[in-house]
Amino acid sequence: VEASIPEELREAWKKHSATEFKNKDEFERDLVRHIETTLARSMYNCDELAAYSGTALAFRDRLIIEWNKTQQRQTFKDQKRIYYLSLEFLMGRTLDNAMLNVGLKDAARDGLSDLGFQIEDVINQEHDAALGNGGLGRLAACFLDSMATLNYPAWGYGLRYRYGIFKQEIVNGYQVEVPDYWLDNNPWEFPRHEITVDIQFYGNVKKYQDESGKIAHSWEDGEIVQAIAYDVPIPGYGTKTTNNLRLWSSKASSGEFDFQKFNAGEYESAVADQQRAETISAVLYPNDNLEQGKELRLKQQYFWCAASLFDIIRRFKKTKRAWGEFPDQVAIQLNDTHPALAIVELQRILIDKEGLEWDEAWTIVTKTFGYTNHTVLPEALEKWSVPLMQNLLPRHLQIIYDINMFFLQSVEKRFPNDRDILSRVSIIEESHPKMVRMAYLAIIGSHKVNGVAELHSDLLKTTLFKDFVKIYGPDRFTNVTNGITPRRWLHQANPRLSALIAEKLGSYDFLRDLTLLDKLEAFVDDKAFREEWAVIKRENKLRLARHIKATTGYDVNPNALFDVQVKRIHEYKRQQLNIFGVIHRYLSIKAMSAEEKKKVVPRVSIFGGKAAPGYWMAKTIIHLINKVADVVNKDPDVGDLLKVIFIADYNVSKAEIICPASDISEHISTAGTEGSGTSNMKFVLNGGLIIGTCDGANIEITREISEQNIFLFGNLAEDVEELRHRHFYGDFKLDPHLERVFNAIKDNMFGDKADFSALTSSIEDHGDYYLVSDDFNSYITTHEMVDEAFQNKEEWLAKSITSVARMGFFSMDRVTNEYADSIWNVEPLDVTD
Ligand code: GLS
Repeated sequence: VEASIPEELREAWKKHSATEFKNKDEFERDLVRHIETTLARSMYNCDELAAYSGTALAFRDRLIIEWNKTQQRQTFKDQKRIYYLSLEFLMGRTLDNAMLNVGLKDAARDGLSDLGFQIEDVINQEHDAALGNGGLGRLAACFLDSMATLNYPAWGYGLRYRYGIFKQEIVNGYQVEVPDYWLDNNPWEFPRHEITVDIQFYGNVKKYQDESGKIAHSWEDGEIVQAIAYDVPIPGYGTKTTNNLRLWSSKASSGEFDFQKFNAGEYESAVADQQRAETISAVLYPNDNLEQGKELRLKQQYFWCAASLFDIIRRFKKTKRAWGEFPDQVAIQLNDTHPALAIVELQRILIDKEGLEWDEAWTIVTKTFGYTNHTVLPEALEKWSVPLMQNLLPRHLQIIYDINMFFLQSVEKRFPNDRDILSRVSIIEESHPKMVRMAYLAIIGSHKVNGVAELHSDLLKTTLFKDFVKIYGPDRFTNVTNGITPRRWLHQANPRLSALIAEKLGSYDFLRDLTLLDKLEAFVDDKAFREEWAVIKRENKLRLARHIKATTGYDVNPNALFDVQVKRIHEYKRQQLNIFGVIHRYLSIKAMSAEEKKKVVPRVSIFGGKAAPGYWMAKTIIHLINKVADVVNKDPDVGDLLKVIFIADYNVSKAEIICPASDISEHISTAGTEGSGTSNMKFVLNGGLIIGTCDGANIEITREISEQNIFLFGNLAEDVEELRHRHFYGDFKLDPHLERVFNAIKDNMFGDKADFSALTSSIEDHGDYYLVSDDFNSYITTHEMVDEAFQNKEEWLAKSITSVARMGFFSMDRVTNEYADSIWNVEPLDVTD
């Protein structure tokens, strides 16, 4: 308040308030001004990168003006806000999205062209903001887009990693990781050096009696690291709302740089302290669906939770409300268990700092938090060792023990004759060392727990969290099936298809209400429309073919069936099933007569995805794909009938080229393992068909678009356990087609067989945990059906159009509204005035 301009002087201020460009001319004015002043360049010295930076700065001005107004509006209206806590925000590029969301891409295109630039080239200068691993991080980014578009007062909170997910290079067929330093030339963040929070680590806990004689605790000593806020504006589509993503960066606290050491000539040691602090936000852990229990990761989690909560509480306190109203003003969503410490931190602040009674505080805490689970894979479930936590966060560990004690007492009361249940649901696992089960903490500390697709949410209730359903009843558990933002994943990635749809439906309203797509079904039989649809797919395939040529050197035939699997490389996602299927196809073609070959439907099998650097088996799969590509692509017996492509460094901006270009894409995880999957939705929304297992959101996609329009195969989730059990007891026979594939590998057809023995023997000798052999026959016969269907162009087009028309359900806007209604109890803000 002290920093605000006195009332009587505000007219002068308002006269000069920053204004937004509204048309091409004004855009050019802002662009040239930024290039000449902010960038200190000139018309004699302006390359595409400078044109990008100037354009970004011109749009940034607009965003930040609306951002300021949005923050004022939200403060003034003082409604309940959503805080989305996520360690990952996989944003991708910003400029194109910003131009489309504010509705000025055409002005920018014309303006840039007046000054000698092509807008596509300018857009392509931007480096992806890749602060995430895969689906979980991208979901967070889609949330931000939808929450702004729907005018929810919402903040994202994350970490400002200096290094995002690594860049992937393929060298001699192997993945090589290269650091991704993305912060140079990033115009989209605003450092807020005035917004800092001191975060404590280590130290010890003192018990004392407060003035009223009550036993109280204080956390003392240890070390302090400073969190600095960086703000990223998030524009909604076709609305004034521009929300905030706040990312925290770590720094040694000002008192931390030890001048005594420095003066004593221990410069290096003084700098080392400084660097240790900065390490906290230095790098994103590159694991998807895997937790390794590293201390630095726990530090990241606490640093980010504590800074975010401090900020949220500071904002709440300004309203001068009573603590009991906190949950009416604040909804905090935990994106997986990574932020589960926020539960403990809020309880700590309320009891240790604000002097609330335990029960009163705990009621506030549980009403505030919601927890989203994204996976049932055991290796992804977070557990922290008790000694580690004792050392780093001693007071938090005490509070966790107290939370657990009160919880177990209540369980014991309810189930006095069930001793076992106590050890099963205890937050503390009685192992050596003892472990803190973060998912249990998250369930106990939240009022709602949700899974991300129907099957996934059902599995949570019937397996992983079964006991908690017994304890809390089924109402604490719910499902919200994931979605994607149609702004980025249709309008931005596939502008021509978006324009064609708009022409047919009479407007772009479907981008705000995706269910309007259902009106497309009326045109399925319209010949001319189908033809246009087909032309657009072909153009998109050509665009991808150019990318493939430029990055791999291979020519691919745009008339071939483009078969795509792009996602993180993981055994459960089964890229190995896909590449074995490709080898099977290759061997079959090699065995054909010239006559037989004429009947083959040409294919391009396209792969992309990163493997966690320490995940050996995933790296072996990448290696095999690249070796198969080397052999197949050069084999004159095969020619155009089969090409295998590995697209290196799959990321959001590449996904925008790839998704519109598929004929078919693969979502083939072992049933019951994929939480939801979201690229399945992106591909279908862009007119590609999919081949998939009955897993994750594939099931609901099938329900929406009908079984006629999807290629399903493989064992069902309910049969997986039984099959694994049988394998374990030796009841396993390698599928004969797969055996032929393995024999080819063992004949060194794709290089040294030893390179791949771990992969083949995990199936043949070690129980085939992911059921590759069990599903192989069903997989290859389904691919034969795909070939057959693809030959009937008209039928294929009808399937493609019908599917798109039925994808309305998968809009992130539907998802956001469901969370708002059933978890957050938050209303959108009225922005009409
Ligand atoms: C994930 C799941 O593996 C995906 O199936 C899901 O679509 C995504 C978003 O809910 O979350 N969980 C995870 O740890 N990484 C993911 O991508």
